[in-house]
Amino acid sequence: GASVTVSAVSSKIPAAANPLAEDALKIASNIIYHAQYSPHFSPSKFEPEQAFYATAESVRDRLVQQWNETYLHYHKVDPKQTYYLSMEYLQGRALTNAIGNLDIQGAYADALNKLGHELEEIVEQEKDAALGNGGLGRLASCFLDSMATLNLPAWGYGLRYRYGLFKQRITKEGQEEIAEDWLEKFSPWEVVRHDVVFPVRFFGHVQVNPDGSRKWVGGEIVQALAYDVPIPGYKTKNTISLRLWEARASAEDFNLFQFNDGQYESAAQLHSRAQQICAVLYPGDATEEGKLLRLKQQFFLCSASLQDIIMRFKERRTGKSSWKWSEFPSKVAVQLNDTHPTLAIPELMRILMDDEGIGWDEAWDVTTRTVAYTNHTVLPEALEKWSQTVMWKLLPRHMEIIEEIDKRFIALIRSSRTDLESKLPSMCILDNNPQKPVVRMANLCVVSSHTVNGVAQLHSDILKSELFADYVSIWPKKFQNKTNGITPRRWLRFCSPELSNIITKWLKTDQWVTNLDLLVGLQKFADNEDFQTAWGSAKMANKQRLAQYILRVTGVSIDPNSLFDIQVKRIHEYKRQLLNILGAVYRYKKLKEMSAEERKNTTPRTVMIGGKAFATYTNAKRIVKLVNDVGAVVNSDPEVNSYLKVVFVPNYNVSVAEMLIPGSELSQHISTAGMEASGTSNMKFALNGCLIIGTLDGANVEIREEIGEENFFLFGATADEVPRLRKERENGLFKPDHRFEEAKQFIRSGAFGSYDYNPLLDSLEGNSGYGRGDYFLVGDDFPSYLDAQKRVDEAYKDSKRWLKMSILSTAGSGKFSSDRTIAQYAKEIWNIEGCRVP
Ligand code: GL9
Repeated sequence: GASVTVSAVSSKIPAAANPLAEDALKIASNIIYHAQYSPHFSPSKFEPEQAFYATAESVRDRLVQQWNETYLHYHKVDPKQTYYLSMEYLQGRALTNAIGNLDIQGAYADALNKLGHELEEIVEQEKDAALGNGGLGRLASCFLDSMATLNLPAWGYGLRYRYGLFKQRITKEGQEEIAEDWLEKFSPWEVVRHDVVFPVRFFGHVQVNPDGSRKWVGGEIVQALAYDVPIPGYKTKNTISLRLWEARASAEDFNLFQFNDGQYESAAQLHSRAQQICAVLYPGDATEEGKLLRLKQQFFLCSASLQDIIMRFKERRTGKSSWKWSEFPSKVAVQLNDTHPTLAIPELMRILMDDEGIGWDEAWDVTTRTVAYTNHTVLPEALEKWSQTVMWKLLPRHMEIIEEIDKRFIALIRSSRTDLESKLPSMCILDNNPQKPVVRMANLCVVSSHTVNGVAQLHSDILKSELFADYVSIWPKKFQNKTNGITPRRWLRFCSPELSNIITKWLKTDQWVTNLDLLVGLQKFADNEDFQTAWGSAKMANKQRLAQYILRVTGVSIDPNSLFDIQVKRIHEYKRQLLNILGAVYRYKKLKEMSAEERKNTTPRTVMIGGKAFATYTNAKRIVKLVNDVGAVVNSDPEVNSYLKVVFVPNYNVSVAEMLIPGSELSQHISTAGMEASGTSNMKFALNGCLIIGTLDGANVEIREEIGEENFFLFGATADEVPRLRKERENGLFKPDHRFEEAKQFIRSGAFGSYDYNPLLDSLEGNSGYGRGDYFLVGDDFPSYLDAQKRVDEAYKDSKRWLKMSILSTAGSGKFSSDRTIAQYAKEIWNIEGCRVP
């Protein structure tokens, strides 16, 4: 019979009271409605926590309406659609973003006032959704915001981890990790789709049918259940989906007989095994543990997402007299966020061949025209390699397909590119080293994708000249650059309303929020006194807010008149937080040696460092402890603590970033050149009028180009000098600067407590026990780093000059909008266009 739809039945009954009213009183009544009739707490309480959940549900009503409209519109128009596959999304909080994008913050603030609450306090109740580790995950979230804002038919797919990134607590011992329960109560944003469930198989074997066709059978089946999160665009109806999969066992998997027999654990064995799949976010920085579980997670994401994509493709073809699989790539683009979802390639091949019955050549053509791959790092330890043994066990049919892809690739080279034959051992997909045979996922991606891109110009150049150099001559047009970007909504409009208002006032338009290039119009006000004054007081207000926050979370009181110098990012040796802290230690030592008079001529500084260290990364944890130990001594030293403070900002996450970045004046992006693929916080700081001290690495290169070299504090070796410097280190030719020796020696002497920092500092010596002494060249760059810091101190003394540089930083940041990045992906990789909901 004809199917019953919501729109068909709802048109037959009179509309209920409008839950989407825009006046404050009606909104307040909707919030109260949710507090009363969508109860999650004992009746009568309406404290900030209850008010948050009721407010979020009221906002969700609005989102659901335009979300459904978006889905139905795409369904009707049937445009080509992009599916972004990512193991990580660092969404942060959603409330401010949602009411901001809906352009209804004023009415919600008024409504909450009527209910006795302040919007600012209510939004603080929300827990961050931290389903990612760092830049890669946050990039995925910025991309979703831009896709929605640009009205692009695009969806994100990911996993609904029970526990996201850990919470960092700082104790005497250093960093302690605590499980962060973002779903402790519930998430008001997600909607479970009980009708969207797909089976995902693991293990089993390949069955060969009489006709020669092959089928993957047996093993165990886990159900993938969809949870959707709405992603509203800015001032547009388009609201797209982030679909997060949860793993479930089915009722049949529960052994009632065993349970009744008292064997509780084994009765629920399959249930608990399914639960493990989405239990935790995998720590991004490689470890040996849990390899199998991580592989299961990756396949779970790929298989569920592809089944869903194919189902939708077919659904939109029902009723059409005929269609062909060769049309698939003109309706579907799949973007792999790093190699983590590589298994989408053999899984799509398997579904097309074994389930849909099409031959290899056509399946390969469809797959390679559908899939594209983004590389996010050149660090060898982060290039995924899976054990062939484990893969054969978990995914036997996929391994057959990967072998065949590899075989055909090798045949292609042998038949048409004999000049590359000697390169085959490193180019092919399977590394058959008998000690440890592995599948090289990046090679599989390069061979099978129509496009491969890096995330900043320098990084993309390095991919072409080094990592993937051998493939470039085979497929010269396959390799592209897509310089990363950040969403100007979260990272300026909403996190710094003060600065935003000034920008809007002086540009006489708020169009910059969706056309960030308009910021260049601020250049002409860079010397304007009134503008500078307004700019300075907005920055000061943000600094004061930040100072209050720091006092609250660390107990350290910092002076808003000092230079706020911030480095926040994952703690990693290549990012060189050690260079920063050694610089601060050197500054402290010099301040101690000065007379009180001399000190008065220095520029007061507050050095803030924050970031999480991966739980088993020993040196990273030592760095966290060192920053805390230095802070304890410096901050309580009455002689110098009005000229220098050192603060470790605990538990750095998206929400903390939204507080820190607007209040920053100098930020450090000081990785060893060639190692940071892009960096994205550098863009957020520059956009907020914060000056950068940095190396020529990743997107720093392009930021400096855009905002002008005179507004960027550059230092350090360049990427092409790095190999030579490392050689010199190995050969004992490095002559350390006395200031470098002095700083290390000061720490070794016990000036910052009794903890043994020798092993950490030894890693900076030419003769390190790791066999790669000072691999990250901290010692080589230390002198030029200190010189650049001197230039910073001088520039800050001239507050007009500093304000001008700050304004020019913002004015030059237009390029780094993720709207620009996503528009380029849409045009140059996905071949999709906007599809605006009327
Ligand atoms: C990263 C790169 O290291 C960053 O330089 C880059 O800006 C982002 C986004 O492209 O991707 N790659 C990567 O593995 N991480 C990145 O931040 N790591 C984490 O996300 C932990």
